[in-house]
Amino acid sequence: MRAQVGILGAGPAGLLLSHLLHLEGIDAVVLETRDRSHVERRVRAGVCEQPTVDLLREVGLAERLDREGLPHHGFSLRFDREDHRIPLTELTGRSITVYGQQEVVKDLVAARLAAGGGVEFGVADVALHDVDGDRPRITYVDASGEQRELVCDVIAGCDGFHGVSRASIPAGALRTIEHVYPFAWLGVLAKTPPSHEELIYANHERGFALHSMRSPEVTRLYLQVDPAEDVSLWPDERIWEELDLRLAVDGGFALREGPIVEKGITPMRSFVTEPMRHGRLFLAGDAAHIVPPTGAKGMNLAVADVRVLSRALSALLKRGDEALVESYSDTCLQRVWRAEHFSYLMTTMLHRQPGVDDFQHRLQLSQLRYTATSTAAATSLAENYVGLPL
Ligand code: FAS
Ligand code: PHB
Repeated sequence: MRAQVGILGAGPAGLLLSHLLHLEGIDAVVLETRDRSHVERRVRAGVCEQPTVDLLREVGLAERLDREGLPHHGFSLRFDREDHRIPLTELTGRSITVYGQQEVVKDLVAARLAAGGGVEFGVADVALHDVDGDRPRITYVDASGEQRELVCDVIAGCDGFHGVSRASIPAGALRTIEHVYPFAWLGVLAKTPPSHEELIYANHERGFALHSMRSPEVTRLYLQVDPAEDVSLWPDERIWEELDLRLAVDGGFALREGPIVEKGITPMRSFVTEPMRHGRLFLAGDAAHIVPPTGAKGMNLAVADVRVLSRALSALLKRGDEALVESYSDTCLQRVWRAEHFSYLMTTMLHRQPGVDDFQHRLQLSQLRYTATSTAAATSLAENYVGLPL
């Protein structure tokens, strides 16, 4: 088989890249190891920053997002049993939209299939070949068990942190920079209306907690836990009790409990691959970088990467112009490192780092108070949170 672009991974990065290339008249095939229902059910990110929403609207993918998404104009920092609202739209003129990543993925899959786009689910034994040459190849076993080969002009590695793309680059050709945090997130999805109309990020002596949502009927909540925590030790009662303690605030706050339909533990790390390209293989999204989810940047960075990549591949494949592919990695890494810093700041400001001394703890509380009371500090946080212009 032949395609101009072979894309590994049917997550937000791979699917959106396939759609953007389709709009440029470039044929791409998406290869995905999991089946469609798994990919569409996987609960992950919840926040679309303004540039992501703008892009999805621009390319005709925001009809359901505009109907079902929840526009948010602020969020609360909760500490010392007090709420401090960060008025995002008042400070920046922009907002965020709460719309689950799985909904974005469903919309992308539907658009690709409706356009006759090649998305192959359930493939296996994916391997990349000749990525240094001008005819890179992907070999794989398709869902029916047939051995296949896809010859491409270019390969896009959108196969996430655990995919094969990054591992297909010779070790000496790239460097990875990693920072592992001494805690993880226990995330829960509960069939109960949100307890507040906006997100609440809480710094509590027992640890961080986050109140988010997916719809007027579904709440998404997170608790800071130890990285080695065993989720089986967290029955629903214990989760609600801990959330109640960490989200407590003077003046009353009624946490609406309900059946927990999903729970899981996500480790926290910052990770960046430099460069995000090797020969005709381009990395995008989690295949290239990971941010701690505190800043709600993971999926949004994946979107930003493929917006740059789609324009670069269009120039290369339609006009033979290599300038944008040459600058692809540097262009993306500027935004990546901005998001890494912002996510690090949000994470260290809000989580109780085990074993830190009183000095670090007092600095953290001072940073929270300054952010909550200074327009300049709140504006800096807000402009990063809603998404700097692409
Ligand atoms: P993805 O990981 O979404 O997609 C990669 C795809 O490639 C997957 O479908 C995978 O099955 C497939 N694949 C893997 N190996 C392959 C191979 N060899 N060949 C073909 N396909 C292959 N971000 C937030 O902003 N907020 C959050 O709350 C949040 N929570 C998260 C929770 C978890 C458990 C995880 C893992 C991530 C979370 N993230 C969150 C980050 C997440 O949203 C990512 O940033 C986002 O999924 C990135 O999208 P992709 O780069 O497309 O990678
Ligand atoms: C979510 O709703 O999943 C979510 C929201 C904000 C974050 C992280 C996750 O910072």
